Amino acid sequence: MRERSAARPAMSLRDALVDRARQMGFDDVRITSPDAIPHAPEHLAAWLEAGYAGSMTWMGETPERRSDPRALWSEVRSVVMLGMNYAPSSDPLASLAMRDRATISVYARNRDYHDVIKGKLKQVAGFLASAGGADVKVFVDTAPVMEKPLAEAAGLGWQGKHSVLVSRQFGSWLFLGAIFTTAELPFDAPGTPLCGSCRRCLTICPTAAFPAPYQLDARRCISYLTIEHKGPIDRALRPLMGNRVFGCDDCLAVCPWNKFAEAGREAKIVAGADYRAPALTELAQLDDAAFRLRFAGSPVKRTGRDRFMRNVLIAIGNSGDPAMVPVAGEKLTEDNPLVRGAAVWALSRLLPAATFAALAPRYMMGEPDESVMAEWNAGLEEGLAENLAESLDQERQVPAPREIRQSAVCVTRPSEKAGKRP
Ligand code: B12
Ligand code: SF4
Ligand code: SF4
Repeated sequence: MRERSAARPAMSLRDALVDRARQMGFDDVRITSPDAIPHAPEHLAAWLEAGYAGSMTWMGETPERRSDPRALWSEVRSVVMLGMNYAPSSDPLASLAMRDRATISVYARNRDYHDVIKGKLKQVAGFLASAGGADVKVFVDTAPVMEKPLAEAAGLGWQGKHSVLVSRQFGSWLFLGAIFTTAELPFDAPGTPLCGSCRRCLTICPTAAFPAPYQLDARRCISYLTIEHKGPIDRALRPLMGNRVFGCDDCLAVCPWNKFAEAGREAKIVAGADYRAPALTELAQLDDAAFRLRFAGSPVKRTGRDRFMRNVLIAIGNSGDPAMVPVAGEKLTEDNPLVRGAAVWALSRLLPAATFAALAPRYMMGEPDESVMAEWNAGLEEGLAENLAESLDQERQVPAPREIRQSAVCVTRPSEKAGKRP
């Protein structure tokens, strides 16, 4: 079925479609056959089998439909894949070094792309339906469709080792959308993989979420942890998250192919200034109503205020800034145990161990939730372990009596120097 390009029976319809899509703000449009991703079923099955989907159980609900457009819609004859450039105009990772600020991933720094792209896709598809007398269905992460392999098959680019589609022209920064149609359109040539020996995206990942090139264990990915994962985040991963409170761009941002990318032109999805590096203290003040107002229309709203607050508190815990203690302390009496638990963790990182231990009984006494109790207990244990390690260190560092007499240096405990718990 992939051989439809030679005759090009509907060339003019194709060109008109491409024109229309470009007018609507799409930066690239290519067409592929519905049978163009024969390896997708086995790759998806292996990914699910390995447990890499974590709690995204919906990924495994209809795998045969997800990995084969014909199983989703038996009448589909062509798959039109569209890309919209959202490349940032400045370094997307710059805010990672600002410990009192939050980093929100580039894709979420404006209106929700699902809304923006779906509206535009519907208009392009409407044109195709009327000009070509065809049936159409549009998807932008709104149905079980594997958009990345389809985009590669259509020639928009190739799946990089981080699994995201990379374009020669736009680097890692393309949103994808799809139009399935009964129209018999000419197909484009598939994308050629151009990663070569590069491994930058794999090595930069802060949580080591790639067990192998092209395979992402979502359970370790900060994007999954901050957006999809509903409960408390694995304690071992929290310190690695830094100040990323919604999504993550590290693997995308380091790709050398980004050097060809020009800043996105669709005003509704290019990064807005007030999303760039908001102060953690500002975000921590948001109650439910203020959160909904602040992030109205943005993907951030999707997590809901409490899950977002969990992420903000983790960033606060990672800030190393004792001035944030009162901000985290206020959250100890929140209604949602998810927020209370994250506040306990943040305090366990910011307070000296003795102060944390003194605070604990007051809150543990009336704590009805097991997961929050577990946070207190883990914080106390870690404090004890740190104390023990430090006293051993100090024993090792204590100089012999003769040396003390000679130098008369006052030994400062390492934790006091760092402003961290003793
Ligand atoms: C589930 C999901 C997630 C999950 C899991 C991501 C993942 N890699 O699967 C989480 C929440 C982690 C996530 C994160 C992000 N996502 Co997301 N996500 C999706 C979604 C809904 C499905 C992806 C999917 O099918 N995964 C299942 C796996 C099995 O498929 P795959 O990733 O294509 O895997 C392929 C490879 O593993 C390959 N393979 C396997 N073994 C081998 C071996 C070899 C040798 C080779 C060559 C290949 C190979 O075969 C698989 C099939 O092709 C799509 C939308 C959609 N409906 O397609 C958006 C989508 C992929 N996400 C998108 C974005 C923007 C992101 C983030 C950048 C957001 C952010 N900044 O935080 C991150 C990127 C993280 C990353 N490195 O992937 C965009 C990507 C656009 C693009 N240019 O590719 C999409 C397409 C949404 C859209 N419409 O624009 N996402
Ligand atoms: S988005 Fe971040 S955490 Fe997820 S795989 Fe990429 S670098 Fe790793
Ligand atoms: S960073 Fe390197 S390995 Fe990763 S997608 Fe880009 S070119 Fe490929």
